[in-house]
Amino acid sequence: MSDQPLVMVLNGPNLNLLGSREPHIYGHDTLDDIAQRLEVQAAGLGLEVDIRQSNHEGHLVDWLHEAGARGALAVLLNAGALTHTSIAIHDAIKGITVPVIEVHLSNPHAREDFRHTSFVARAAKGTISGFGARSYTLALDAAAALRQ
Ligand code: CA2
Repeated sequence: MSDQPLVMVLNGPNLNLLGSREPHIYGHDTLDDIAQRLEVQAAGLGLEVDIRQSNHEGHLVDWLHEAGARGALAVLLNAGALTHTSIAIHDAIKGITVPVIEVHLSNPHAREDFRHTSFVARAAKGTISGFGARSYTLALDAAAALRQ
């Protein structure tokens, strides 16, 4: 248990496959590579990060509630394809006071039409997308700036 501000980094369906396929869209980094980078960055910023991935919508809903209960400074959320479909995740974000920063590796607006709707964006503090793995490190900097 640390007394540093907590940032939860939540990743949704199929992001466990990062680095294995479609590198032209998502890059070559695995989720573990991204997690290691965030751990180092967080240490430098004086933050604690708790990084998770699930292929199940309900886990993401539960973890958003947990972020609220733990009084997290922020959540970085890449909900994967659930971004475009999940009202449950939208409602969970609305149900907590913790700011949620939407993160995407790719720029969904430059891709298929079905990726142009984000139920996460409607509830999020802001969105960082299109910078590959760097979207996560940019988002962690944005989370750190939320400290007062
Ligand atoms: O760009 C992003 O970060 C996305 O959230 C990634 C999701 C996609 O459905 C969103 O529209 C945008 C997909 C994550 C799946 O990643 C894979 C990685 C390698 C192989 C297959 C899937």
